[in-house]
Amino acid sequence: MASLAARFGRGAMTNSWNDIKNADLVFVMGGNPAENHPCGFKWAIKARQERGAKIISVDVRYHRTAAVADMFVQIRPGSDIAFMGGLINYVIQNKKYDEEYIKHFTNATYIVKDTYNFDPTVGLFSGYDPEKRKYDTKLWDYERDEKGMVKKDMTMEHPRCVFQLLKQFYSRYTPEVVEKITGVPKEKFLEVAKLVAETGVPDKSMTHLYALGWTHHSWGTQVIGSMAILQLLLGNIGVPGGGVNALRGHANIQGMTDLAGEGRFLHGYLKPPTPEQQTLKDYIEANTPKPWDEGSMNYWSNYSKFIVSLLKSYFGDNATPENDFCYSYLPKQDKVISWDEAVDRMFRGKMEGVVSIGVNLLANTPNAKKTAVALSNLKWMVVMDPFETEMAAFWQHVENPESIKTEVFLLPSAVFAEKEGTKTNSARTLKWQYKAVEPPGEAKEELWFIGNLYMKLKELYQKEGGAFPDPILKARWPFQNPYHPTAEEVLALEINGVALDDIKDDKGNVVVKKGERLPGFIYLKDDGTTSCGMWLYCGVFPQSGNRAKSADLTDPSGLGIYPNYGYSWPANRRILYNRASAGPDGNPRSPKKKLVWWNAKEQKWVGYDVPDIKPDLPPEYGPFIMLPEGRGRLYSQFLVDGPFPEHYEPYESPVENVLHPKTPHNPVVKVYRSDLDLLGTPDKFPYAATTYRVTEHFHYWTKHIYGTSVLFQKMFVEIPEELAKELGIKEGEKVRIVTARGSAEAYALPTKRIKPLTVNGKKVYTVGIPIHWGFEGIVRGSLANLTTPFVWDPNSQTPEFKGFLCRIEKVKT
Ligand SMILES: Nc1nc2c(c(=O)[nH]1)N[C@H]1C(S)=C(S)[C@@H](COP(=O)(O)OP(=O)(O)OC[C@H]3O[C@@H](n4cnc5c(=O)[nH]c(N)nc54)[C@H](O)[C@@H]3O)O[C@H]1N2
Ligand SMILES: Nc1nc2c(c(=O)[nH]1)N[C@H]1C(S)=C(S)[C@@H](COP(=O)(O)OP(=O)(O)OC[C@H]3O[C@@H](n4cnc5c(=O)[nH]c(N)nc54)[C@H](O)[C@@H]3O)O[C@H]1N2
Ligand SMILES: [Mo]
Repeated sequence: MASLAARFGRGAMTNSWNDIKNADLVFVMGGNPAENHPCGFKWAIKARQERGAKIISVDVRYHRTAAVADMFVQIRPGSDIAFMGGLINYVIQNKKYDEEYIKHFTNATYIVKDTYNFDPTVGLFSGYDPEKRKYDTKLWDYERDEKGMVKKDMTMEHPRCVFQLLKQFYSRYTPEVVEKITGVPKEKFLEVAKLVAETGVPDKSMTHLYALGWTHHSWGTQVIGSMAILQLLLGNIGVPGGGVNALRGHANIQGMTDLAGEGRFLHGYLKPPTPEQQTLKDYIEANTPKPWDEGSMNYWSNYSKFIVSLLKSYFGDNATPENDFCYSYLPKQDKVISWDEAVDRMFRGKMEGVVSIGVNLLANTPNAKKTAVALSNLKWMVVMDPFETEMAAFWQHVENPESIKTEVFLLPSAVFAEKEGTKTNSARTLKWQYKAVEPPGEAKEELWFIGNLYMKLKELYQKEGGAFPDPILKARWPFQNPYHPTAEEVLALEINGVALDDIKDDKGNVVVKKGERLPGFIYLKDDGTTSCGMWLYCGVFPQSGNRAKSADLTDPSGLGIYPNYGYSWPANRRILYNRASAGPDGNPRSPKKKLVWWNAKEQKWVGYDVPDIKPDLPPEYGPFIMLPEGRGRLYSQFLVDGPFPEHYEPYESPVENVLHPKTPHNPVVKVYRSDLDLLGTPDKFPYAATTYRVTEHFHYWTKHIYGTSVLFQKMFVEIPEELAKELGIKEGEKVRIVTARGSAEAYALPTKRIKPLTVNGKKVYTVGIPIHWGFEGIVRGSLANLTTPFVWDPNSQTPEFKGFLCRIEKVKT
């Protein structure tokens, strides 16, 4: 998500599931949607059936997506940026980019300061501090005038304009270099490049679908950014059938990120305060950007309205202008406690307790041995889950369990069919889910546990006091039964929000009456007269009713917009940045891809979708309204590891980095001290390894259920046939996958689906490890994460699950 926010301004699927049917080319790289998103993948098949779209799958192995693709390309794990760099270079060298689009809608014309540079022989950008292993990203800023506006060259010929820097940067990624790094023969690469480049015209669009095959790398944010660059060059963002589409994982993972499920954000992607920001004014100033371009709508200029409405939602009547709306109650963080940081702190004995709701940390985190030690250093742990998971039962499976002092509380949670509420899908659409059955036995929905926990804490603070009782005692808790809030109450009263006074327009007319639910975030105020727990969801539950419950199947435009099916954030918009489907003059760029346009007579934006721009703002304004530039970023100064994506090898790699052997992997990769000794080299661990899912299981919990367990009972490992032969391993034999962290036992599955590749003259084998088994449930096997490295992407804090080293040993029986 970090990567799309850095390039486009918002971190979410740009288009929608249904919109995939409008594509001329479906490019799948970094995911296996036929197996992991089978319901959504039908739209790709529809695109082919209805409009003759082609489907390309680029993956490290052949699977069910590859089986239905028009073209399958096998690459080496962890070589994706080289492939993408090759595509960018091809599009630029062959002038297949959409010139009008990049001139007006991207930062191609912006001039970068001469303190930015990149040394291709060493593989480092300017500003690298080898001691701290950090870049000084300030050196990568644009040139600006006295008012802070960026200097531009509309001819795009200035040697330091973004377009020229981009062209020069990727000129190294020739088809020959792509072949050397990825193992994809040059001819095959060029076949793909040709198809991709054909979509660089307004009449055509390519959609890109990805998931973990791209995020699970030490440069995951950058590889997604490379696709953002390619799609901007081709003019494929903001148009039907285009976009960079993150096919998200769990049914409600989008909702989780939207609603502060990650330490990096408060609700609605607002920033957590830092220790320097002592007052609300400091905080708002630090987070409210000024525009960098005359044509920038700069939507984040509304920041103060979102945070004040959020504080009103947190603290109700207790939040007043006089007390800074209780801003002082918010914790100030000097460091974000991300997943990696949390586990490492537990490992070092720096964390007292953990509350886990629907997470199996022992199964899902790299280097399970480290996680087991981390959990055994806790004093207490609460696991809210329908099953006894590996995490809850970890202590039964370590040496000397009697020495472990961690007290574990297992709270039996209801599952999806046993409760109601919304889910937000990858396409940002909130949909209501109804309850089918009562939870069995003592199982309860989370809102019951949380309501009771809150009321008990409040009682204890009231009785006994404590270091800082105010945030608990003064929280707003507007529910009929405070011990058991309902999901609909939370959505209506907290998340959507209400008018606390009459809301008036510029002319003084009342547009929302006091006490009514808000119809949308444009009504939010920073004076304390509105309360809203998540600005992006404001409008889902207006006075007229719960729009997440709407299931109207009409689609007037035929584009798959379905405006009254659920509610899509922001403002029920289905395709983000859709203003870019019209040209700089506001007219549709192509009759075939017509979406929204400027009605000159009425002086406003109109169209099939909700226009992604203020309706009366003239066409001079750029489509990327969440960025201070108003333009999409081919060059982004906000990522910690460089403004352009560069090929680095995974931390553990079977080959040297042919571009710059001195800087083989991401120079700012996140690795903790205690893990440095646990990293393997190809002399001991010669094979490239990767991990993935099988469609028959959902992670670690379907093994508790008979019906799904029988489909895949045993942990297996996919080994190229040639390698199996070399090692004398037969199908069904038990083998050990050994890495520098530890080993996992599995049954060998020699396969034709993964071929050996020739990488820079060297034969490289890829071994594939599925992730589902563990020591709990009906079917059991090794945890795949006993093998994976504790190595993290420094932008998104995501582990490198998809590119490491292993060897294979036979298990003597
Ligand atoms: N049935 C089922 N569906 C699921 C899930 C499940 O457990 N079961 N999990 C859900 C969740 S939470 C998520 S996040 C999504 C994940 O969805 P996907 O990302 O599709 O999941 P994976 O199978 O982990 O990995 C996708 C593909 O990446 C490939 N791959 C591995 N390494 C590389 C590499 O270096 N480069 C490239 N290009 N490809 C590589 C793998 O071969 C695999 O085919 O699925 C969701 N859907
Ligand atoms: N090596 C490797 N590791 C990986 C991955 C990989 O590709 N390779 N993928 C990673 C990814 S993308 C993900 S998302 C994680 C998945 O890791 P997890 O999310 O931890 O795995 P799950 O088993 O899907 O879900 C965790 C628990 O949620 C419980 N649960 C289900 N429904 C409910 C509910 O309604 N309420 C509550 N309270 N609990 C519920 C389940 O019983 C389960 O025990 O794994 C990560 N780990
Ligand atoms: Mo996931």
